[in-house]
Amino acid sequence: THPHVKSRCPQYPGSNIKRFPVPDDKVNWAQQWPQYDPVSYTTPLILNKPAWADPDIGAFSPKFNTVDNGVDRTSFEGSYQVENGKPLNPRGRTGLAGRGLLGRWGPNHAADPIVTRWKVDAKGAKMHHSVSARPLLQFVSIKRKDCGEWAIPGGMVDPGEQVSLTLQREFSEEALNSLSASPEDRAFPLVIFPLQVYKGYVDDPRNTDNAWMETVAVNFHDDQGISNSVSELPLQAGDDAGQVQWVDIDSSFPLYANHSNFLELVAKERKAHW
Ligand code: RP5
Ligand code: MG
Ligand code: MG
Repeated sequence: THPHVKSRCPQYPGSNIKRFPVPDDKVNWAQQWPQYDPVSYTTPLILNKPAWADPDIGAFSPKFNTVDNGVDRTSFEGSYQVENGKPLNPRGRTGLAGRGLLGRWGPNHAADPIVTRWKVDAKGAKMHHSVSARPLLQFVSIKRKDCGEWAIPGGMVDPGEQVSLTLQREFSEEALNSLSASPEDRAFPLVIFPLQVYKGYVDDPRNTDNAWMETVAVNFHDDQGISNSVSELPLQAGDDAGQVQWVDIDSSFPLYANHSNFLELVAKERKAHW
């Protein structure tokens, strides 16, 4: 695995905080580095103790590497270390201690629904990329309000929530604006067979030495003939999404965190252009 990159972005998102610069060869915790002295930062919002966030370590000592009180504190990356009561990022140093914008100490579990269809011309024929000659896939992408970057419409798994529900709920909230719909119109069932393409660490710019994002990325592909419903979804941005649209899947399209890696897996799996 490559060393995380966005998790070392110089400026911590939504703040004036600068990370301690960590060169590639010092990312791994196993590398001795006595000079390493990252500032500790947790946003005021989190310190205000909203229901979805952990309290500060000290008065609070959760059971790490296990499901504790309904909160999944296990990591897809295996057992992570805990030092002085604080969990250590399994991918190494980030240049920032504390939790930053993240609510949980250790893994913060999310789910990413990758809803795809084939790109077709006016006659409904599959379109192919001029260079790769492979058929073009499109996916439903949202523009995040927090940073303005295009992303998969993913979100956090609530305590005790099935990931299959998180996938549907977050897609409905961010790409179909279900929160503004009447309750009976709220549940949109993704009836297409799901294909899990990734589970593990996310190289998210909010990550710190003690808190990080992990996800389950699942592809819901409308392969025509199975269903027409996905291609005609009434897309409308909602919640933390400012815009939503179908975007051609292509390696050159810049995306939030390492979401491109997940799309690459979908493209390979579907033998589509990448
Ligand atoms: C990323 O943050 C995940 O891959 C997921 O897309 C997203 C979840 O966080 P929020 O969208 O709830 O901020 O790391
Ligand atoms: Mg959301
Ligand atoms: Mg989200």
